[in-house]
Amino acid sequence: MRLVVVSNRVSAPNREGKAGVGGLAVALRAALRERGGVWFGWSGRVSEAPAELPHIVQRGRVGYAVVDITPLDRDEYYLGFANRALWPNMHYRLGLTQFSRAEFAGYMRVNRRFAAALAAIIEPDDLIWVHDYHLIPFAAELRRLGIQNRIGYFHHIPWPPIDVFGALPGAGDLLTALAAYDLVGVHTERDAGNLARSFAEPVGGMPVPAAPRIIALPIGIDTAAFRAAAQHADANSVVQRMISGLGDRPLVIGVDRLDYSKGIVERLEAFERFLVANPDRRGNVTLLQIAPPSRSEVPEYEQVGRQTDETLGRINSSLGDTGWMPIRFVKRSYTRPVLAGLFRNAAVGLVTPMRDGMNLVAKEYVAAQRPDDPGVLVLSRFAGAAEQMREALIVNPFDKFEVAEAIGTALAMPKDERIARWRVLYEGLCRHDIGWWTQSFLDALTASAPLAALPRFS
Ligand code: GDG
Repeated sequence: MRLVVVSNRVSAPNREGKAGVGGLAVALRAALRERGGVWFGWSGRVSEAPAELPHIVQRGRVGYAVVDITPLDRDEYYLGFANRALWPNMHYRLGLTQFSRAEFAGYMRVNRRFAAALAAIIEPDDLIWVHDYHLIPFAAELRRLGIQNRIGYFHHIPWPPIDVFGALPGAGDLLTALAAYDLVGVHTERDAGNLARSFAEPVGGMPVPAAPRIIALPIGIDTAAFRAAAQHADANSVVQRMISGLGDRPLVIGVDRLDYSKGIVERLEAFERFLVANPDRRGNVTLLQIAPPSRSEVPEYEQVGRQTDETLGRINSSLGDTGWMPIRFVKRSYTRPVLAGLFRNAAVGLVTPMRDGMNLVAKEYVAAQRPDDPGVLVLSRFAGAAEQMREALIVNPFDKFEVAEAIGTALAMPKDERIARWRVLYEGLCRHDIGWWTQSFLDALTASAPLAALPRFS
């Protein structure tokens, strides 16, 4: 069976063979590299009159099939409903949720258009695997067009409890749409439970269809490849320069897209608390925060950018010294090998999102460590990864005192305890890597029962 992967953005390699970065892109590329297939989605370009049929480029065993969208589509579907309503709601941030009927209509419209474009190139035996919150209505739209293939969906972000999800206008329509999938995957048991319960009671007075099959399947990373990259990174000149610039000071590292869900401002404040509570540590520890800008046209992201700048300036100017800055903050991205090398040289990995579907950085940090002298992972209990990675130091990111204490505990942890914790975490990452995740989802999808009834919309 041919695998057809569908995601909002398609990350096709450019002429030099280099492709986009980011967790989902890396994961999907790995899945397709092994099996071959088609990757369909938005090209990332906007044009006034996009072609209806996808533009296809073949690279080895993978065909990249992309479509453009209009500027209005981008505003309503991508910058609007997906990232100003769905994203905050699903990260439990009701106060940040901005709903507009026009944007919701735009979201549904783009899904319909995408479905029509894919329907033109689909073959009867194709196995269709749709990814993430931009595309919840995609299968329902394919079904309207008479497509009867197996269609699976993976939801990469959290699924909140019904009291939160039910507050989202359009929630009932989204559940109806979701029921058109043969299988729906989420990262954690908690999300699977929340999702199943969403189908158990009426939302906004609207009857909800029967739930689709739901599985909790935590995404993994390409553990062996990331570890190898970290091993080779010792020779990388960018890594060498950055590490030698720190002197002998232990490094605490954070790497996140600049997103309010990642808890970057709260993390800076926790580090400040740590320095205030431990004056002897001042001058001899550095927090390096890498935060590539993300969705910067969305106002709530602009705001988190301003908040981080203010907090950073305040902490560095009040606690820093002529020869030492407590926090180095860089708003840009680095290559994966450089990240791997920085992780390897960091005594503490600080992964403290306020809410996160999984969080691949936590896994990459562990994979990059030296087995005989590993660093310590400090992990938010609200990251999906905390369900698996119990040997990390688990913290509540809303409590900066607790995070500050965990930083101290991590920096002082004896080597044998660090090794013992790391081993268990690393073995888990080897067992449940990206290959395991892909295979498990596709096995479950091919084993699932065919769809019984077509979904109806209100
Ligand atoms: C969503 C969910 C879920 C970051 N900075 C740079 C860079 N990155 C890479 C990391 C990692 C990826 O981006 C981020 O993945 P995360 O999982 O941490 O977070 P989201 O982007 O929010 O991903 C999340 C994921 O989907 C997969 O299901 O785990 O919960 O929110 O791989 O290393 N990569 C490079 N330079 C950077 O500066 N090259």
